[in-house]
Amino acid sequence: PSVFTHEFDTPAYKGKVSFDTGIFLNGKFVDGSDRTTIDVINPTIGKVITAVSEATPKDVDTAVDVAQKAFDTAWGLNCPGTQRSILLAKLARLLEEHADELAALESLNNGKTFHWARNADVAGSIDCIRYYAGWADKISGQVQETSEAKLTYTRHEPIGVVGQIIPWNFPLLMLAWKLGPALATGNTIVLKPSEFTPLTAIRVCHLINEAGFPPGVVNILTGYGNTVGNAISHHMKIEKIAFTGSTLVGRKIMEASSKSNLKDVTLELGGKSPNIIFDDADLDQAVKWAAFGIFWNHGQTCCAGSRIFVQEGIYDEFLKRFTEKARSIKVGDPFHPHTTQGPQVSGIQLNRIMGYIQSGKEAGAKVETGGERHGTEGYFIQPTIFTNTSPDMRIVQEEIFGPVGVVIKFKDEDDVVRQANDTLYGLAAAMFTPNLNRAIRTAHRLKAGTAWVNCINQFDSSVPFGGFKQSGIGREMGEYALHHYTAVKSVHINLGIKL
Ligand code: TXE
Repeated sequence: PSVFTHEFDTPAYKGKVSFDTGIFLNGKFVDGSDRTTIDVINPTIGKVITAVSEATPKDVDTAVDVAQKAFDTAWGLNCPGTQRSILLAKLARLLEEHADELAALESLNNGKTFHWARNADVAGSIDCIRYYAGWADKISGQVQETSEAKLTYTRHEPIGVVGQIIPWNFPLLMLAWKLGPALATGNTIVLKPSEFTPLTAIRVCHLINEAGFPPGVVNILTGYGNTVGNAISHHMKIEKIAFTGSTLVGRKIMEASSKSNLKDVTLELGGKSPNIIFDDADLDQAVKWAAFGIFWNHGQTCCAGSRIFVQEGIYDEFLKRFTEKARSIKVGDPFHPHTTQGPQVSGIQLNRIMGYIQSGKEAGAKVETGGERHGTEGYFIQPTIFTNTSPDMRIVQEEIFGPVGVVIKFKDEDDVVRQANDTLYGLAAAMFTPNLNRAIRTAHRLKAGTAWVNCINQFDSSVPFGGFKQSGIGREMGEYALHHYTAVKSVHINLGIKL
């Protein structure tokens, strides 16, 4: 496999990175079995950065074998939680030591601004791994008081080899969300990053070695979804799969599970999250948060507040200020300190989003601002706001996953709850009002896995995240995520029952 070398000479970061690429198998970087490669693109200029090894289904088999061996010898029940905790804490420290470099790599490969890559993606990843380091020696079952003739208890055993498939919108952060709970509970891992954004995952493999994880505990296979992802989801020796990505592929993962070995499935899928601005909201704050809700990470956020519901009394004023705010967003080079929005991740996403914008225009919605591609080089899109929509429009119902929001007027609480819940998704919801009775009432009535009050896009390693309805199954982060990575075994010991 090749060595990736890159000299960053940007206002945000200067420095040279150089590391082996390849498929990370049993602690080593190797070529895929077909020796083919995948081009990695810089979305800011639309040009190839490097090529990385392409894994194959055969490599998945090898990875599962080495992961099983590691589970049976050096990890799983053979490695005390205290030791797993020490290794995870070391990994967190190494991520911290390499924080700027990782942020630069993320910016280069994904197009997100260096500022956010450093302060959200990398910072969140460090925090997540450190949080799960804290859990690793606190995994325990219960003793059930059944009868004096019996001792009955449960064990929370690691599952074994788990499969994990992650997307390109938060490449490093999604890696951390997956690795943290799986490693804390003693599982070994076969993980596939997105074919669009493999660089930070590969770099982290070096840090995993440096931290001292036994070979085979983490295996990372850069490859495509329909080959490697498909092989992981159908694998007969993988007993659990965790997936983050599109609802379309989420369905395929469930189907693969049902057609193979009924592996346990957790899914974190798309969304069309409502953001509700009540007429008593602090308008200045609501405008800023609403812009953060939809435009942060260029709209490539599963919980983006993409349907902005505004109460009729403040609708005109909100729209005026919100449009001004959108126009003030600086679109450009993600390494430039003034840039607040970089490119979309890929040409495919650019075209998909432009297709949605086109569909909105054709359906008769009004473009308040934006609505066009920004420039001709790279995959930039103008921050876009639509009004005059109707509930059946695709831009109101479907996840656009770009910097495109719809602003919709509402009358009262009942009206907005009905409209907000009129979606197949249920990932998150936000609302703005100083009236906490109203906020709590509304938060409880919305069908969503997360409800934000007077804020949006907030995460914490200790707080579970996941979807209602077609936004997914299971929860990531917090103590809740641990349950998806352990199998509960009940043990009954006879202390005196005679037959
Ligand atoms: O996602 P995919 P895409 C949504 C968002 C976006 C749309 C399409 O709306 O516009 O999905 O993005 C792997 N078996 N989200 O097509 O394909 C793939 O290689 C197993 C929301 O890029 O779902 C990648 O690693 N795996 C989302 C991962 O699935 C397969 C984040 C996600 O890519 C596979 C991303 C298969 N058959 C997109 N096919 C979120 N929830 O945050 C692909 N993959």
